[in-house]
Amino acid sequence: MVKDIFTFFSRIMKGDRVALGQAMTLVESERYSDRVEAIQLLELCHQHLPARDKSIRMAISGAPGVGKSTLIEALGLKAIAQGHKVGVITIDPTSSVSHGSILGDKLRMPGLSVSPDAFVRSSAAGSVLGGIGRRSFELMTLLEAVGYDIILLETVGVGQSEHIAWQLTDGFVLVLQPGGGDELQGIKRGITELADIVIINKADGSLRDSAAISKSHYQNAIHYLAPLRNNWDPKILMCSALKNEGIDEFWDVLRLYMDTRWYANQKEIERNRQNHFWISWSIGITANQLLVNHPVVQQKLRERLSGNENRSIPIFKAEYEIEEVMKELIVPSTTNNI
Ligand SMILES: Nc1nc2c(ncn2[C@@H]2O[C@H](COP(=O)(O)OP(=O)(O)OP(=O)(O)O)[C@@H](O)[C@H]2O)c(=O)[nH]1
Ligand SMILES: [Mg+2]
Repeated sequence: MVKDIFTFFSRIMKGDRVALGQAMTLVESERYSDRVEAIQLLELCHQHLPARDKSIRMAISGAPGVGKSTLIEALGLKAIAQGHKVGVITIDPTSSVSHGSILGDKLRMPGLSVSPDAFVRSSAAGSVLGGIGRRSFELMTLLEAVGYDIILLETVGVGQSEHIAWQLTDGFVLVLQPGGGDELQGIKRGITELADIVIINKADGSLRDSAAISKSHYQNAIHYLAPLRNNWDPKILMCSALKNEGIDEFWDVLRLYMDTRWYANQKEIERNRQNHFWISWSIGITANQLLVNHPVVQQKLRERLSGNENRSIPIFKAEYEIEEVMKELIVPSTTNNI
């Protein structure tokens, strides 16, 4: 609970990192009283956004272990050296989704973790939905209000999360490692098509040659794809995040991307598109939580499943009955009209 939201907000705006961390916890909290305060806080942030409109939000996605965090560390430090402030939102590596390193992001991003010009936030497992944070969008707004202008959203490539990350950001970086086709990389069909920048990471040591082969493979593949964005053809780069090689080129491409994307009122259009996607996505999750977890629905579900071991009632009928229960909860006694 925050005593005075205005004092809290001004602490955050003055660069109080402890307060910023607390604000993020508040925003991610599911408690009703926290939610009310979080919305007040985000409203205040929103009022400060117009002055901060130079930011870019990039999704950094890829299969577990390809080197996303190491790459963010290298790119982030480069951006800071160029005078930017870098906000990173990532998924707690101990989460059940990423099965990531036990060492944690603080160790994966040692420079960014201690830099006064960076803020690294890991979403806890509980607030993670299939590789993306439930409140990542709000956290990006918070970071921008405070003045972070390069926002990097690390998402673990599992199922739908890349599509959601694509929708919530200004650009999509797909990180791959050398060798193997999409399936071997753990990349779902269609994900390569989303990429604005493809990074073949780990192009070092014995993997360097196969990185070059992977690069030309993806270069060819992407050649046949219709570009998803106006004025931008996807770029494919090779780098070694670990050895800090190819990071300057990555930065240059990112700068070019930013310059190309932010012409005229393109940013307005993009951010509106993100807002529209986000609100539908978010209310969908809420509706699911409220309705599916409703005690009456859960009770009916238990009844139907436990009373139906011999499958005397067809599963379709059971589903229909639960559907009717849900309709009745939303609009009592008008189920036949929906
Ligand atoms: N050889 C080599 N190893 C790398 C490179 N980048 C990252 N690694 C190693 O790959 C492993 C995973 O790196 P992370 O940066 O944690 O990968 P990640 O994609 O963020 O992993 P998750 O968050 O768990 O999905 C670590 O052991 C890194 O040291 C690279 O450029 N070259
Ligand atoms: Mg990581």
